[in-house]
Amino acid sequence: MTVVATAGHVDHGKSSLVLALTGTDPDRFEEEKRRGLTIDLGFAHTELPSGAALSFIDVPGHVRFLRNMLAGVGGVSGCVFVVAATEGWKPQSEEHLRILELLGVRHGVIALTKADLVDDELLELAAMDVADHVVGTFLEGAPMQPVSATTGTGLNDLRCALDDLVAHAGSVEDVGRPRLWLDRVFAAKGSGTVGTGTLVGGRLVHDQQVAIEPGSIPARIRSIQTAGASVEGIGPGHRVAVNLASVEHRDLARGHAVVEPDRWIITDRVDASLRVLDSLDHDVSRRGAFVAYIGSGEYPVRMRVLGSETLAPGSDGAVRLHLPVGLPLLPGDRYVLRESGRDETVGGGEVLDIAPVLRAARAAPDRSIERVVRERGWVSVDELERLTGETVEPTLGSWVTTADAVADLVASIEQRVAEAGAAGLDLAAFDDRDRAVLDRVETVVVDAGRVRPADAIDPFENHPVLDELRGDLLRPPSIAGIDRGELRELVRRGHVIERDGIHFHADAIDAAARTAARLLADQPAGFTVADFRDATGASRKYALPLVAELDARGITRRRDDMRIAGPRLPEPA
Ligand SMILES: Nc1nc2c(ncn2[C@@H]2O[C@H](COP(=O)(O)OP(=O)(O)O)[C@@H](O)[C@H]2O)c(=O)[nH]1
Ligand SMILES: [Mg+2]
Repeated sequence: MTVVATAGHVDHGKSSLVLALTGTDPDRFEEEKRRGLTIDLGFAHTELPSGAALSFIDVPGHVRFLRNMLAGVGGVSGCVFVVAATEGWKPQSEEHLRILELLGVRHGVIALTKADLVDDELLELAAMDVADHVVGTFLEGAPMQPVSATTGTGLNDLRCALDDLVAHAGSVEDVGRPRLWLDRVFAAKGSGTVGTGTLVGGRLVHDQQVAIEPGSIPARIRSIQTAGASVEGIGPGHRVAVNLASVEHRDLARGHAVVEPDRWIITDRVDASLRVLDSLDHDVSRRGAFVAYIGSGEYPVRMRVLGSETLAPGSDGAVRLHLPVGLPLLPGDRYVLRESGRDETVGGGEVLDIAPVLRAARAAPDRSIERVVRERGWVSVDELERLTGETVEPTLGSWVTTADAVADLVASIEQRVAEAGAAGLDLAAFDDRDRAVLDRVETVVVDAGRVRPADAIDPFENHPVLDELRGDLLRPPSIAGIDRGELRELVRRGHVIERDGIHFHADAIDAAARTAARLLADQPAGFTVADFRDATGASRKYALPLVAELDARGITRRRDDMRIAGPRLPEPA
């Protein structure tokens, strides 16, 4: 399915054309029918000559209902741009075209409507008028088809032009991140809350758990419909109605988004590009009451121009927008900016940064992932995906980082370890990031759980008592003769382990841990001190303190008279 929106001045025949093409009157409301005026969005679908499915979002042309037009045109693949041959180009023709440009719509066909009411000469003039106005826009060179909704003239040719549009527009990209900006919410009799929208970014499936933003309201998709039929799942680029369980329709509104939980950064502050319309007759500064149209919603925003004070008509710049609520946004999302005081469209652009880290005075946003990483130094792969929508290979561990940030961290670790001296630092004091770079720090070594300067000569490393203790690891000889101060230092440096008055070589604990692992592999329910004694050949005098040491290190845990696996138990060899 391809979704297109109508666009064009009020009364130029948009709704009549949709009715003529689809057989469905898009003016849904009694008031619309009575006044002959589209107020809110209308929806209809049809099958084109090729068999392709096409959905229409019919928008109001009247300037008073521009917000409804804006709610409908996000996520569409193209437009049917309607100009009445009787009237030619009008103010809302212009404004709708600007808005479609700002929203990044790239495909369109032009329908010259009410062709039955004009002679050939007038028709030709109208065609030339329209062609002039679309120069330099995505509609330049677009097919232009005279039609009459009344007599049916040109409708078949228009259908063929729409087939070409569908072929050129291709399918909407599936990036595995579904987002359904709701443009309608209602309570359906007997089935509860229903929201509709144009699905972008990825698939939604029946029974899926979702979150509704803003508010992160949890809900479940009870059923999905597209083009009037129930489906199990639906990909991007379709008109979709979801029936949502466990949420009240009163809690939802146009502008809300249905997304997968925890996959998005919900942000109320973004940096964005801003193209100022050249039709504007004044500069744009932070002064003014601005309204931003993002997704299917409309939000009063505070705005600050980045890099300069003002932006002139026709210029491109960047702004920081402060939203009143948090939305699930990504770089590349389009928005339109209007000033409510003057009731005029100022311009629009795309979101560049959904979580700016630099102060506005220093921010220079763009779409590059490299900038996002550089400004943060370190970003986890998961966070970077939420920030940019892109999956990036980690540089180190689970981190994406820069050469500079790695160099800084290496230098800081070198300094910390150097300051600690020969005894070094406990590895436990190093966080995830530190550990990821440790093997790049050439001047330190990790040894027996300590991070020490590589060149530090440890005067205790070759202490003769260590040779004695190593002689029989699990039944160490008594070392009563040693100087107390030296022994204390050997213990402090981790070379000797003291437990219950017995001194062991540090390697004895590793040997004991391996024995425990082996025992537990054979008898997962646990082992007794006696089991351990038999396995090591050490008497109870040694077995007890060794097992106590294993308990203290979390290698084993005591349960009654048994030792069971602790969190730090090594794999059995
Ligand atoms: N004669 C003639 N009248 C048309 C045609 N298309 C629309 N109209 C009339 O123009 C008026 C406005 O049409 P509508 O579809 O509501 O315009 P919209 O505001 O652009 O949706 C209605 O009275 C229609 O009957 C057409 O092709 N030929
Ligand atoms: Mg209409």
